[in-house]
Amino acid sequence: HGLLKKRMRELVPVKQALLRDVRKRYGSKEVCKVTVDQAIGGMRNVFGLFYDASLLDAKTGITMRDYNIPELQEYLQKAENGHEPLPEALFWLLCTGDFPSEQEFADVQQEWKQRGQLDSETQRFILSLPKTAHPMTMLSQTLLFLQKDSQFQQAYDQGKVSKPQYWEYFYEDAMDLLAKIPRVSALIYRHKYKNGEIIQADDNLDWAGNYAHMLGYNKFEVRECLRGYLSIHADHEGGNVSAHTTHLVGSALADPYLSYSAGVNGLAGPLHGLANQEVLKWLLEMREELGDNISNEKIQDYVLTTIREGRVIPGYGHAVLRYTDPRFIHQKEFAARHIKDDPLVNLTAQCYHVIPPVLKTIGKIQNPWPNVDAHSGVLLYHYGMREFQYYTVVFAVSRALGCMANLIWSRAFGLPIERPGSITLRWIEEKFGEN
Ligand code: FAM
Repeated sequence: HGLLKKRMRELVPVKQALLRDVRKRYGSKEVCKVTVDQAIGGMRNVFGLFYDASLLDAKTGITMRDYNIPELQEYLQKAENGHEPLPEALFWLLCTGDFPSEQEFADVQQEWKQRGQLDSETQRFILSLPKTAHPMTMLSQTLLFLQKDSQFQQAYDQGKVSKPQYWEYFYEDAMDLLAKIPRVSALIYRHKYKNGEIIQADDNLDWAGNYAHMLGYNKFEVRECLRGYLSIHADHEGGNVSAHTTHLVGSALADPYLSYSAGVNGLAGPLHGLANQEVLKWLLEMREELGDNISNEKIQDYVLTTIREGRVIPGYGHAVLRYTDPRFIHQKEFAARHIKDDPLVNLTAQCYHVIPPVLKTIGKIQNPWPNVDAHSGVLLYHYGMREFQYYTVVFAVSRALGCMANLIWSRAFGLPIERPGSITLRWIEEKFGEN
């Protein structure tokens, strides 16, 4: 087995003991109260979920194993002459809490190259999918097609696996899924948008760089863009729709393929991952209507019209964040480093200046600031990926890193099936109404 599984075998008993100790010492401590309004309103600020690899602070944003985006960029391995963190190194950190050595990093990279090959029936399956289907639907379907290879499900069916080994089989499936998801996603892109012209993997490239290559974007800058993109979208604590869905489905011992196919379906929602597609649509429609060199006032009017029509401003707001998303800042800095004078990048910067003050005037909106989706699409668009329906698939390739790391650990911690209670209108009236 590779170095990562070896390291995990050392860590699992240590962290299991730590969890037992924490549970014994603090198990009866109250984390938060839950009001009727929170139960009805989507459980905002209800901290009822244990999810260890990352934590989201409303003001400062995401930390993955306690490191924020700038620290990840500084400490994780990068490509030669590169500035962006490499996802192989990030996955090691998400699984172990440590930064990998050069050898450990190379070992993960090697293992994903060995596990990444798609068999011909999988390729045929993807190329048989209707070209009218949304690429996120194709990804979810292909993850279910790959479920035939689940080592956990096979072992469980044969009664060969007991609870202490669950994590080992989840680990195998997770590593296979991560190794394959860029190739699956690139083939979906080539099938839907480039007449199925397949570009073979180049095993001299890293995981993210190879994804850019297989998509047909082989410039150094695009590889760098995807390395950064695939790192910053990897995890966003446990309560967001894609992470929570994957976690919940996995808690029933549905294997990583079944669990992440479910998570991808959640990510495909316009209020979640699909927002990066919606941002591009919205910006292009705005430019279509208002031309170039749009004045701030015209953007303000356009925002208010969108809201008056009962639509949301995609890329702005957040269920937890109450300040600019550091993932947005990361992409803004990437653009400043690599992109000179792109009209959509400039429009995005102008929107960042104009939109929050407008949203602040709308009392119901809790967070007027941009989130990760406000910038991600314009980078891909700049590099020639014009098919913005595909952007959420890129998000899904990245989110698999966090979801897989947390699935492995949820099984290693022996977490039970997740089963919160629910209340009815009648229950509320009977419990709180005048007795
Ligand atoms: N534009 C217009 N209205 C907005 C808004 C926005 N950007 N953000 C929030 N609101 C509205 C929201 O629809 C709700 O209105 P109603 O009560 O009439 O339904 C009200 O303000 C209160 O919502 P909130 O508490 O501020 O936000 P929520 O926690 O309910 O929802 C988001 C959070 C992200 C779903 C919401 O901000 C939104 O719809 N943003 C636009 C879509 C988007 O960018 N999603 C991507 C989020 C990103 F982090 C991701 O997951 N990839």
